Amino acid sequence: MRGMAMIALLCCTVGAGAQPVTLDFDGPLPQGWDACGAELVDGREGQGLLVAGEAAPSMPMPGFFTGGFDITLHVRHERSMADLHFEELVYLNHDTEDLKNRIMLRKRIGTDRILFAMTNNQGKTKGEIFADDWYAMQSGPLDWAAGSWHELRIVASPAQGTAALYIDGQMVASAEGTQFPEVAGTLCIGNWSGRSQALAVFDDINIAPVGE
Ligand SMILES: [Ca+2]
Repeated sequence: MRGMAMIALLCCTVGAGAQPVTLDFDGPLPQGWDACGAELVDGREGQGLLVAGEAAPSMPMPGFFTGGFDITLHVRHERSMADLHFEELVYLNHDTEDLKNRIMLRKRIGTDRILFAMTNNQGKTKGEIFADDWYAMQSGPLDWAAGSWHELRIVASPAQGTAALYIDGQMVASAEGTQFPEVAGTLCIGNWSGRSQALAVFDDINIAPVGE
């Protein structure tokens, strides 16, 4: 009985859904994790996750996501950003099955800039667009050297109506809006439903509720 009580307590804690989820690729991975072809390689510390080729790793987005989120991840490309100019690099993509409630963190083809965009659960295809502009949050040109590690962080607070993109600890873009994702779906890491790749090693991904 005591064991059962412990399990019930654990389930309750997980069910509350406010606990951050960390992926360091050195220990257990979250429930529902699907590596889908991604390989473990040398990471920032210990192992990291290489997403290239046909790899399309994904996991369920934690339920607290709809109350706001603070997601940090670390990436390393083998090639310089200048050399990747004509690649589309997808770092994170979140969608529900109806392709709404999207968040997207990616470098678009033909640019050296990283874009953070999101939608709500209304409207067509992409839903209503955050801050009425899908391109509201975009970094300046990046000149990352081959093999260098970088930190990407996206923060969204529905309570405050704000969102921001940080790169290597600096806020590079922010926007105000009211159209936040409303349903938790699938978080794809380094791919957009398998269509585009990050060509990167990922490590130390932290998915947390937004701070006060
Ligand atoms: Ca690691």
